[in-house]
Amino acid sequence: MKNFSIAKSRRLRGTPYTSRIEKQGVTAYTIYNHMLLPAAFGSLEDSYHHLKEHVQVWDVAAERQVEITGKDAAKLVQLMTCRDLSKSKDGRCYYCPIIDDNAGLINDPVVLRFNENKWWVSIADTDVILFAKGLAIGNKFDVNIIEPEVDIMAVQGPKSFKLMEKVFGEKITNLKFFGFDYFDFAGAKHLIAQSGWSKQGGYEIYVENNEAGLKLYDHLFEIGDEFNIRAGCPNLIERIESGLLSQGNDMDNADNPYECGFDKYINIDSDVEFLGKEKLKKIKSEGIKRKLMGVKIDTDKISVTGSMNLTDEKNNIIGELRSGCYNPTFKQVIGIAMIKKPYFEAKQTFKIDINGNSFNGTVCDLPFI
Ligand code: THG
Repeated sequence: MKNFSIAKSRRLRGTPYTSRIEKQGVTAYTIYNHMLLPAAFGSLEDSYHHLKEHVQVWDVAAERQVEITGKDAAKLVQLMTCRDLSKSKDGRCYYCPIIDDNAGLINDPVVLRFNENKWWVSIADTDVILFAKGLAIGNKFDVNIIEPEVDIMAVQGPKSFKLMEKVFGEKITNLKFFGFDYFDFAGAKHLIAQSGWSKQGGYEIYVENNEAGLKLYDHLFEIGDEFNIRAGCPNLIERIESGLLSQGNDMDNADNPYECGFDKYINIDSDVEFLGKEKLKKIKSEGIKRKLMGVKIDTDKISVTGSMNLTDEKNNIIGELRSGCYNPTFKQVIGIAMIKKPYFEAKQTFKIDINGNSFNGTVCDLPFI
């Protein structure tokens, strides 16, 4: 496969860390929220093993914040998500599917609640700010909606806990999963959450002051040798085996949250008001007609650049592969597929055509690990 370079421009924004990661060996970018998001630092497999053993610092500034403040802020955030936020607490993060009136997924952000009147919606790759503004205008809500200058740096991997304790002191060890608070470094305050797009553990630092953020970035690498620190990025192999879904890849606006296995983030029985609630009730009573599942394929290579059909022995299409890659732990290709009823059962077998060759595969539950 031939590789092409990315033509940078003002429209395709870099991040405060771009110059750092380009010195540290970034080899591929993807585009996310109109920004550069590093996709590889050399071998994906090598980075996968490193992430599961040591600690990495990721430039995930492309996970943009939609800041919603004002008297009706809580109302607007609730209108956008099927997760009941009526009992949400200040200083906590919530993974929240955002859906439209037809219950189609718009985004799957992490929502940060500062207080009733201030929220950040930490978005995946769709323009949530436009959706939020449209709803606010249509509903005459008293809110202010902006994209603040916040550039997330993630510290991920099992050694992230010791590294961060060394920088921020014992106080940071009290931070719970999906909790956030402010921590001092070199005279600057940083909002830090225990979260991140890997299941290896770690933190996300929501940098609001570029200069202080870069100072912290450099400091992590100055003292990180003993933890075998490296620059990294969300890893395709790790996120697939962990079942972390990717908006636009694994699901899009034609999918509803039940089909994506988001059941525990859907509250149709409480009395909060949100878009798509009636539709969700209907889907729940009728039952879903397809579901995101794991798949294992008996091959050691795949490049998923679009949906790929999965067929049964009679050539019926049973679903489509949406993400996938070779996994060195499973020693085969594993992936995430939207599987049609009645085929969405573990152990269902299928065939897939990859570059003119047919391979066998099996459906399984998510997550893989
Ligand atoms: N961090 C922040 N913003 C983000 C992401 C992130 N925005 C874009 C994208 N990632 C959104 N997608 C996800 C997907 C999964 C999780 C977070 C963001 C996640 N899920 C946990 C899980 O599945 O185990 C916990 C969810 C829960 O139960 O609360 O962390 O990574 N800032």
